[in-house]
Amino acid sequence: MSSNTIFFKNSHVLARAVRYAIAMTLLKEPVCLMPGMWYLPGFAQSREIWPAIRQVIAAAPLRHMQTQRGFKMSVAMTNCGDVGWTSDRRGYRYSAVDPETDQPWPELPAALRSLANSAAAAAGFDDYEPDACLINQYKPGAQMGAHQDRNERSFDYPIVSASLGIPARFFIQGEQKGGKSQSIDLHDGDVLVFGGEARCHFHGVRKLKQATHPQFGSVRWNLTFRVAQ
Ligand code: MD6
Ligand code: FE
Repeated sequence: MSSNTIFFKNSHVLARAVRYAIAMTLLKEPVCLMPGMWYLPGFAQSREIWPAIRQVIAAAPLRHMQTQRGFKMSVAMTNCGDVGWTSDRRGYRYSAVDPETDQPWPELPAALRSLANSAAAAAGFDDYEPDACLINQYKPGAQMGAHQDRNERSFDYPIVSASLGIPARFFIQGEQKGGKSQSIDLHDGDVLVFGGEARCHFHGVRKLKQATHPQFGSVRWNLTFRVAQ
């Protein structure tokens, strides 16, 4: 494991840290953004995992879920694995079945499981066996508000997140919602590992800007792997 560690304290340090992260991006080295949070630039090969994603979407189509307050989410979602993340007027939760069909979610494809496992290992988390993968599709204008991921049984396991397609600005606010944000632009193939002290930090995605990726067009995909049960 690499020990490229950056501790964010204030914006001055952040600016320096971001420059360092860019340098590391070029070198394709894991970067520790803050204790427990790792940035693995270009770790995922989007071409290799795309067939697995397409296969999941064919079996469990993307949909815009509702929030408890009745708003339609701008991000389209589906899941694979033993359980999937769902939201409706009753709130959000993990469910063993797709509420659209009452059928189990598609199995977590081996290529996705292997990506999550090797990314976690690169960040120092061994034996990572996710049982859920949320697939998010963003088109320009879509965004994800600040949230924590706290519905998983244990916070001992990290969340592993892989981004594909056009870039997005990911923000991290720490333990307090609305606190000072730190941002990182996630590009095709970039992976984040959220574990340890950072596991429950508030985070989200800024409104996606128009861009075009040669393989994915004007779309960003994000996979978040979780040990949910
Ligand atoms: C996204 N990601 O990048 C949304 N959550 O589209 C997340 O909400 C997320 O990237 C937990 C850990 C890592 C993440
Ligand atoms: Fe999240």
